[in-house]
Amino acid sequence: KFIQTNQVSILNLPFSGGQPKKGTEVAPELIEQAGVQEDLENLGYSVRYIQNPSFKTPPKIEGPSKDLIKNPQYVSDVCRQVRDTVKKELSEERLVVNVGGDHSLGMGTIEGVQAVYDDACVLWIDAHADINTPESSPSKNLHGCPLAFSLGYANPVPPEFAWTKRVIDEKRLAFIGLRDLDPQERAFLRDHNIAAFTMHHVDKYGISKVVEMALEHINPGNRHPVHLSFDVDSCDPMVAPSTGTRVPGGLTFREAMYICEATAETSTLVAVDVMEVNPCLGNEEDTKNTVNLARSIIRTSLGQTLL
Ligand code: HAR
Ligand code: MN
Ligand code: MN
Ligand code: MN
Repeated sequence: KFIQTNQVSILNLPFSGGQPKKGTEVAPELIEQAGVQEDLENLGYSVRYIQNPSFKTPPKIEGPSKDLIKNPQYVSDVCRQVRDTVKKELSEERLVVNVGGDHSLGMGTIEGVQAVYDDACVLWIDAHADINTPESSPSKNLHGCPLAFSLGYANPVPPEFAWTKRVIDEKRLAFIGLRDLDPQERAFLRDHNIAAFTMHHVDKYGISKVVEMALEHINPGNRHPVHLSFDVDSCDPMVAPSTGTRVPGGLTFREAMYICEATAETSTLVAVDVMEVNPCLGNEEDTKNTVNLARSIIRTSLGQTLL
């Protein structure tokens, strides 16, 4: 264990500026209302909720940056605040749960974790690799770019993101759930030998073997802290319907839970992100199911078991 603690800080990050669909900014309060605090208290944790209402302020109309990426200043400002809050909470020897919000927030959560645990590894659960540079991004939406900043691939880095640094090494990063990659993203994964487990690998080896291989690759001997960054679109649209970029053929509910259970079993988790829930997409039942998935990801990665 890297922190012997029952203290958890939950950061509500109501933010949708990294992509064009309104709605991810209301996810944190719905996930909170679903009963996350009680779930964690039942597991023996003491919970500190941190609200960030100012993130909801819609961006002032910004001219596009040089690479035409959308909302660069707004995303940058929010992610920098996220970095600082994650860093502060972790330095007080607390576990951190980041509830998004869209996945551009990942550049902030990663920098915050790495500021305190410089050798932490990142397990990125997603249909997408989120490793586009502003230049390579086909959509120019920053939620497709956070890992490019954390790996230092954006060269030159747009001025708004000058504060980002290469804080993780490729050997400390693994993906599970991939099934929608852009050409330049494939090239990055291949050229840098990044452990990328697609849905093909989940079908071929089964989820338990895939998680074992991913963790063994980034964290041999469980000697490093783990940051789990969970994009709910890694799950099948039947499991996570209320999300902005649904891709068929995703993880089942149990496969998602297995990833959380296996990570929890290693006792190395220091931070978990739950991102891309968009309660404004789909019907009421869809929203309920997706919010409950997020709630389950949080309590399961923090140690809830079935028995
Ligand atoms: N790769 C695509 C892009 O860069 C889509 C990725 C963004 N979607 C997400 N991120 N939900 O995981 O635009
Ligand atoms: Mn993502
Ligand atoms: Mn580092
Ligand atoms: Mn995704």
